[in-house]
Amino acid sequence: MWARCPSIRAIRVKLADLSRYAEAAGLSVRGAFHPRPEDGVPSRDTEPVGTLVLLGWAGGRHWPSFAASPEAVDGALHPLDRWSERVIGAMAKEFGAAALYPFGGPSYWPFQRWAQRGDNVFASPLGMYVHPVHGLWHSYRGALCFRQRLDLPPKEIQAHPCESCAAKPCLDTCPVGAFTTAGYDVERCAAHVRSAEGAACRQGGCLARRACPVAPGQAYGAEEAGFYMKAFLAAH
Ligand code: B12
Ligand code: SF4
Ligand code: SF4
Repeated sequence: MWARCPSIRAIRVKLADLSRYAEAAGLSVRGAFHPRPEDGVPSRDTEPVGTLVLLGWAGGRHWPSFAASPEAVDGALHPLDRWSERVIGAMAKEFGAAALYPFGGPSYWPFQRWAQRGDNVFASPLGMYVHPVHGLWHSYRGALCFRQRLDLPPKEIQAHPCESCAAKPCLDTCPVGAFTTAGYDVERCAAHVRSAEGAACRQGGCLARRACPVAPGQAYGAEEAGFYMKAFLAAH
């Protein structure tokens, strides 16, 4: 389950240093927290993890780092997951952390639950988590686990964006009604996206997601949206 544990060096890690390294590598620090037993963070070599730092993307600005990478063009399977393992694996080694990833299951580490602890995100009617600044346009690429309890700033309290969204256009935009209050009908979605009528979803990304009024300026470009849809269809 653990990515290979690097040797532990006695370094004093600061969140600001992690953030600088991450940005230069094409990632952002997407939150951090001191795990409690109920968070489901696995212990590291039998010792509890003192701090979990989430890494990911927000908006479309990180896409070019991946698009220019060897993984994006080598034609092998799971290019973004392999890019994440390489970049986050190197970061883990640099800072004496161990890495966990959101992919590679089943089973999966509960990244969305962790995001609720460390980031300002809220469950949306779509299942995806909505961020007050990035809307639905964000994702997690991995997490760094430190034995130490790093100094963390207090978590900002922000309002749940869906509570002030009376119209909830995300729930009635999907042409085949794949998102309902009962959940997400994956098969119905995939069948439509694959069909001739599904060209808009295939090329521009999920229409329900695009209908959300939060942070429209951060919506993914056509190349990034198309890449995710291709990966989604390959898995279904
Ligand atoms: C399995 C999975 C799927 C499955 C099933 C989703 C489902 N119905 O649960 C499929 C393949 C369908 C899927 C699709 C998508 N997924 Co997905 N998925 C996952 C994965 C790998 C595991 C989820 C899980 O079982 N976790 C284990 C449980 C125990 O963890 P948890 O945090 O407590 O569980 C939460 C989720 O299950 C969530 N949830 C419940 N229903 C749904 C429905 C949807 C659509 C989503 C996204 C989440 C969700 O609520 C739970 C409670 O917090 C996660 C990564 C991860 N490790 O979490 C990504 C993840 C949830 N997916 C993500 C995304 C963005 C998507 C897509 C929207 C787009 C994409 N991948 O490009 C698509 C939707 C398809 C579309 N047409 O647009 C993101 C969500 C980011 C965010 N903003 O919240 C995650 C976190 C991956 C990431 N790297 O960031 N996904
Ligand atoms: S459209 Fe409204 S309800 Fe749906 S995710 Fe966006 S803010 Fe939340
Ligand atoms: S991708 Fe298209 S079919 Fe699937 S849920 Fe989104 S709008 Fe509906």
